[in-house]
Amino acid sequence: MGNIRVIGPRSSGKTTYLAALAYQPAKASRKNNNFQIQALNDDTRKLAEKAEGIIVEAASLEPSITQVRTIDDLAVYSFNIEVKNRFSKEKLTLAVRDYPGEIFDELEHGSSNPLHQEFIDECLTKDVSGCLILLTEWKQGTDKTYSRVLQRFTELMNSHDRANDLRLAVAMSKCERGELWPGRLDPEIDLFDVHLPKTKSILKDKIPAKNLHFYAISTFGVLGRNNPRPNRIEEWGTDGRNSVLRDPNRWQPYGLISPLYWLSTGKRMRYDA
Ligand SMILES: Nc1nc2c(ncn2[C@@H]2O[C@H](COP(=O)(O)OP(=O)(O)O)[C@@H](O)[C@H]2O)c(=O)[nH]1
Ligand SMILES: [Mg+2]
Repeated sequence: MGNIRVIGPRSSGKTTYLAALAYQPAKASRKNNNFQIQALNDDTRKLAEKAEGIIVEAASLEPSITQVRTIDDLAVYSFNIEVKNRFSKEKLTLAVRDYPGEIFDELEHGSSNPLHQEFIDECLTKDVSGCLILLTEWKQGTDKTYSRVLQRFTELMNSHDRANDLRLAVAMSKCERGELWPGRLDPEIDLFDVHLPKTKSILKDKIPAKNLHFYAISTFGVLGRNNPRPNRIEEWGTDGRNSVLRDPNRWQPYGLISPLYWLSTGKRMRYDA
């Protein structure tokens, strides 16, 4: 029931996204009553404890690839998510593994790292219902790189006999960025056609339409419904640019749940949840 993998290049926001999910219970009393999230295991509870640091202070939780020898060294975060609307209540159980982005980047050329093979096998076994793929850049050359990586991924889906029954939710992350925010409402047309056309057409070509959906996600969100200024501050640290939440009291992430809901049920829900 709803094993989901989250993959994407380095710094696409995977860990922050999972931290935000883990942190939701602490915030549950506020605003969003449409869904409730419950952490199910120790890894997830630990992540929840560190989440505030990750989101507000850019604390790092990144396992460096050298410390990770086998897939079992990577935490599995598991959640119960209850999604409510006026007529129904649905429960999803998610088990999500947070992979280091290097693995995604190496897909293009393959790699001698044994983790690589384990990763592929684990993403493509029958008990995985779908993958959330976070993409984040569109500077020159990125579309080409992403499209090659995903082309390779679809070939691997084929060879693992998953070409027709693995859902892919392909999301542009950090979509509170000014150029992206207006495109969040129709991400397939306004984000992927515009910024990552090649990537999109390769996926359209290889994946059955019912198993492919495009999303926009922002873990940080914007300052308010009528205030599209990003709720984030950019900081330059020793390891490049980092972003942190600007006003925790107005934290309203965008699109965290709807891709998960679709990945595990095949049904669509409101985009912005
Ligand atoms: N602007 C923006 N930055 C984000 C968002 N989510 C994560 N980040 C930043 O992106 C950087 C990489 O995030 P991280 O979660 O470590 O990426 P990972 O390598 O995919 O796990 C960090 O500086 C985060 O603060 C978001 O929704 N918006
Ligand atoms: Mg990470």
